[in-house]
Amino acid sequence: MKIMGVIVVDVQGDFTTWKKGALAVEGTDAAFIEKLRKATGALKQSGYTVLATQDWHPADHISFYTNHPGRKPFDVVAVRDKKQVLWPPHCVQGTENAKLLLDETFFDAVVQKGKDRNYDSYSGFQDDGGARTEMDGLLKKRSIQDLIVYGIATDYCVKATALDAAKAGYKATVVAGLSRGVAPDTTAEALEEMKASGIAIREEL
Ligand code: VGL
Ligand code: ZN
Repeated sequence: MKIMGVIVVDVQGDFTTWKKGALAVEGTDAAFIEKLRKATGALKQSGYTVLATQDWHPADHISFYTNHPGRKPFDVVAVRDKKQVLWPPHCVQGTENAKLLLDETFFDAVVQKGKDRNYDSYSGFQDDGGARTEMDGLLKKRSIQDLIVYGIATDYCVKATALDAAKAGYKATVVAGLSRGVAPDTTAEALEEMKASGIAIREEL
């Protein structure tokens, strides 16, 4: 039997309308978070290893528009030849809205990412500079081969985490109904790109 794991991506106040987050993603009201809580609790109960990612930036992080004089939120600039969306400051280390919104007892481990001011990190596996997180080691240690991935945002961190999982050889399934995207067009594109990379997309668990 395959050993299954779950990665719950960036379910943090700053990404939710519920908590009036700095980078609130549409459709992330209290009812959506409750749905995630029920789903994640059920997976944990049935024996899955459940990991979380947590966006965890220093206040001077390169992805914040406030650290690029003259720029506005959602401007796109080149950073080391790569497109970087400039976000409102969000998930600043130690702030209330950087906290995970689901019960911490669900999680076997929490992987923090985006801690280096110089690199963004949509993926839970590695940052844009190629620095790896502990994610792959945590999964390997538990002999996990199959992964269920969901959370926020479908078109950024869920996508990047699922693509890296597939690249690393895990059999990944993204649950679209347990995920929300920043924008409809990029979310639709993200689902197509993930499918094209061999990731299964499911509406519900
Ligand atoms: C995310 C934008 C910036 C995400 C994180 O969790 O998808 N998006 N930082
Ligand atoms: Zn971020």
